[in-house]
Parts: sequence; C-alpha cells; structure tokens
Amino acid sequence: MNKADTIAAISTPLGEGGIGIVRLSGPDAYRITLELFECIRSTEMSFPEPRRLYHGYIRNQEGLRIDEVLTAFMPAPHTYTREDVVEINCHSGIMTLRIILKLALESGARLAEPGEYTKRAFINGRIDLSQAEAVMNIVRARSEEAVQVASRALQGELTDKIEQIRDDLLAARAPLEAWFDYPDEHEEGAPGKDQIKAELEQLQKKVSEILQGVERNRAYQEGVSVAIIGKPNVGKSSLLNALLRQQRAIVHELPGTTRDMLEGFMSLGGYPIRLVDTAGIQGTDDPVEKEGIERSRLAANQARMLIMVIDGSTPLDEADNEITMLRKQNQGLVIVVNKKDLEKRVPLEDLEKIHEDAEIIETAAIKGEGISLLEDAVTRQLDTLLGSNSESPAIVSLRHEEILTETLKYIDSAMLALETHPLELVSLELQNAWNKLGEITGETVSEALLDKIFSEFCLGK
Ligand SMILES: Nc1nc2c(ncn2[C@@H]2O[C@H](COP(=O)(O)OP(=O)(O)O)[C@@H](O)[C@H]2O)c(=O)[nH]1
Ligand SMILES: [Mg+2]
Repeated sequence: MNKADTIAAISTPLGEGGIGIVRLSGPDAYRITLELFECIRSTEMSFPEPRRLYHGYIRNQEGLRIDEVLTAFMPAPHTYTREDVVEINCHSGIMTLRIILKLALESGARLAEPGEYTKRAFINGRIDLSQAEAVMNIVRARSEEAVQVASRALQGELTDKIEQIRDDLLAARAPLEAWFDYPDEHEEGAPGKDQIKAELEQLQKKVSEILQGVERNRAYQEGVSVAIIGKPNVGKSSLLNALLRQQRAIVHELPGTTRDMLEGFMSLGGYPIRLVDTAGIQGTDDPVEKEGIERSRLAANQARMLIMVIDGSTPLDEADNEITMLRKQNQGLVIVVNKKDLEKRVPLEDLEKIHEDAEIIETAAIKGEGISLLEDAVTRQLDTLLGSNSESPAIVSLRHEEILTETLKYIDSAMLALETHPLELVSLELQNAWNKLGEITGETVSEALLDKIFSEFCLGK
C-alpha cells in the first residue's frame, strides 16, 4: 500500500436506489474532485469549506454533465482514514456510479482494495486492529445483538481490556528483569515466587474471562443451529411453519412427507437461529427416506440444540426413546409435546423424570398454540448454554479467540516455569504472552496478516 496514493471506490451497494456514494481518500482527493465537480455556487473565497455539502454536477472530460450531486470535502486529519476525504453523493444507478468512479480513476485516483479505507484508518492510527475488525462485523451483523457486540468493540472495549492485561504482564515482568540486570542492587534477593504466582493467577483469570464470552458472542454473530427432530407425523413440519410464521414445509397426514431437510431463519432473544426441519426418524426400507433419516441424524449431531417433538396423543414408544439418544452432551434440549388439542396420552411427569435439564412445552402446532412459550424456552436454553455473561467484552472473531488461547498457554507455561525452571524462563513466557496479545490490537502483527484481514472486507469500506 502506498500512502501517497489517492484511492477511490463506490462505497454504497451497487444497485438502483436514492443515493450512491463515490468516496475518495488521499492527498489528491480534492484536486481530482475539483476537476470533475462543477459547483453551482463556488464563488465563495473559501470553497470548498470543510464538511459542507456542495450542490453541483459531475462533468466528463467533454464537459458534459453526468449527474447532479452533493459533494462533501473533509480535510485530514479528522476523517475516517485521517487523510483528505471527499464523498460524492450521486443518484444511485449502476451506470452513474460506475461512470463517476471511472472519471475519478482517469483523473489519477487508484481503485481502492477491499477494506482499504479501514486499513488506512488503522495504519494512520485512528483505530486499532480489533476496532477495524469490529467495523467489518458491524457491516456483517445479522441481528441487533450482533450490532451491539461489534459496536462495543468498535468503541474500544476490547482494546481497553487487552491493554490492561498487557500492562499487567509488563508489571509482572518488571521485577524479574530488574533482578536479572542488577542483582547486586537487590539486597533482599530474587523476587518472591508467591507474589509472582499471585499475579500470574490474576492474569490467567482475566484472560479466561474474556474467553468465556466467546461462544455467546459468536452465537450472536454467526447464529445457532437448532434441529427439530422426532418420529414421522408428530408435527415437526407444522412446528417449523408455526415458528417461522409461514408455510415453509409441506405438512401431510402421510408419514414420511418430509424426506429432505428444510431450514428457515428466525431471531429469538437476539440469537439468529437456523431452524432445521428434519425427516422423521423411523425404520424404513424406502431408500430415499433412508437417506433423509441419515441426514436427520447428521443435522441433530451438528445442532447446538434440539427441539424434540412428541405426539402427545399417542403413547410414547421405543422409537421416541431412541430419538432421545441422539442428544449429545452439552446440547440444549426442549421437548415439545405436540397435538395438545387432542386427548393426552403422554404423561408429562414421565418425560420430566427422564429429562431433568430439558424444558417441556405443550403445543398445538397447527393452531399456533404454545408457540411463544416454546420460543421462550428455546431462548432460555440458549442463554444457559452460552452463559449470559454479558460483562465480558465482545470477542467475535476466531482470530481473537486463537490469540487469547495462545496467550493463556504462555501464562500457564510461565506458571509452570515458576516452579521448575530459572526465573528467566518465566520472564520469557510473559514476554511471549505480551507479544501474542499485541496481535489483537495490531501492535505486533505482520504485514501479511494485515493484508489477509483487510482483504475480507467489502469493497469501498
Ligand atoms: N390435531 C393436531 N394435528 C396436528 C398438529 N400438528 C400437526 N398435526 C397433523 O399431524 C400430521 C403430520 O404433521 P407434520 O407437521 O407433517 O408432521 P411431521 O411428519 O413430524 O413433519 C398432519 O396431518 C398435521 O396436520 C396439532 O397440533 N394438532
Ligand atoms: Mg415433516
């Protein structure tokens, strides 16, 4: 990346719409824009004043007016990239936007790489790397909670926590290093192991706490998958339809109607949920149905939690019990006793005895009864599974998780070294931890990794 470059890109989605924005950033942003822009009232001496919208036209090389626009000039350093930035608000038509971009490129701008504006914001010190990643997560968020999590990261919440821990790591190392360098000046002898041990324990605790928030935040960001399982004809597809409030799946009195998996998306308690309707699990000779059942098992295996449906109007049998066995350890479970509009043949007490930690809800899926109770139960299960520890800062990326896990390993090694090795090794492990953690904020990160991170951004961001 050449900082002397001026970059340009279309910063709004390409399509027909009210307004589309071509954004320029860099030392030539003003010059290039002024070559293209015919301002209607540019007679003022101070034109262009910072952060004012100017009404005018973009003209091509022949002087032909291409579009009527509003243009804002924002001088460095108080801009997104900390460089001179110009935003040209034009009519959002695919061709208008492309032509204006082309004119900017012909006047000397270079097409921005994906994420290059944000990368410049990072390189010019406006935000750190975790904040830059938060920008991407805001753009990609699929639920309100995901937006909030990312927004907290953008405001520097994670940065603050990480910097705190890095400071603590330095503080823990300082007496060790002082001792190595000037042992003569320390009449009282080597730093006390108990003191260091206490500090290391604190550090372990702080890093672990951040890691705890990981799964929950990831659920907000990427969603959780919930599989509806049960015997044929118990009302799984009806339940999917009732939850999605649309006739997504075919419901039929014939068993084996759902032969393949169907999925739908909904949001519960802020979690984006991928709801999977599966083929009823039962013994069969039909090869298509068999394949469907295999897929049901796979879906059940991959789901974060299960909604197991039972037909409340027929007594439980061996097949119901077998399906229960599909539940894995740590998998959430809500049992739905469906068809409550019919005479009840399944005593709830029996189910409660077998599934102590599951919630049991009665529904009449075809009438939409009990659905909101079911939604509450699913939300509660997810809250429990994912830990409602909202105190922990927003960790949303796998990258952060890996770094924190590595950091924890270094601190663990330091702890081990404290017992068995010379103190030099303790200090070395702490330094490793400090370096590792710096990769989150971007202080100790390689150019190649930066390129990789920013290349995942969308164009124009
Ligand atoms: N009475 C009654 N019938 C239901 C209810 N839910 C589903 N059914 C019926 O049960 C049959 C099977 O439903 P379906 O949703 O296809 O079950 P699936 O095979 O588990 O997906 C259909 O005839 C539905 O109309 C319910 O709550 N009450
Ligand atoms: Mg079905």
